[in-house]
Amino acid sequence: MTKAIDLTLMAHEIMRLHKVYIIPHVNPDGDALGSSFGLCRFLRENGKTADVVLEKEIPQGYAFLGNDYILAEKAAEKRDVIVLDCGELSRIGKSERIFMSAGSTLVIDHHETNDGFGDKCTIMGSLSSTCEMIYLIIKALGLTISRETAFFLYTGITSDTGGMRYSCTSPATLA
Ligand SMILES: [Mn+2]
Repeated sequence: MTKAIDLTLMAHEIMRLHKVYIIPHVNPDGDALGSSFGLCRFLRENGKTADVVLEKEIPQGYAFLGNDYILAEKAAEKRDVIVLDCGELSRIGKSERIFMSAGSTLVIDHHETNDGFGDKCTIMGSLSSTCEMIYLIIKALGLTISRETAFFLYTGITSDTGGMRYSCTSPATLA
């Protein structure tokens, strides 16, 4: 049974984990990749073991985000899983195997259509992007957002708002 929890509770759930695979949706866009790399970076800076897991090599257009990820077929450890920017389980593709054998599973997403999967989920359809959610999670914990983490999150927010032009952009997004 999935339990829906608010952003602050989710923030604390994340900090309870020690070894994590972070999984975005297949054919990842800027928000999926930016939120995954940003959260991964943040977790490592705070003493966690974390890796981003992609089904395939990173799309060409996002090569500037680097290649600090592992392919789904190589993710062999039993870890906890955080799924990002993914409206339904089938959208994690080959990573479903990792999800099914995970310790615990957390889902963070801003797609209103997300019906909630994972052990615990936080869905906020009113927010511009999953990156904005990760930003708020780190803020809720009162922890520092490093320059590197900010770079990834900003990339995703910019991508999901069309450079802050779409209607999902709020004053808070800009800030
Ligand atoms: Mn998104």
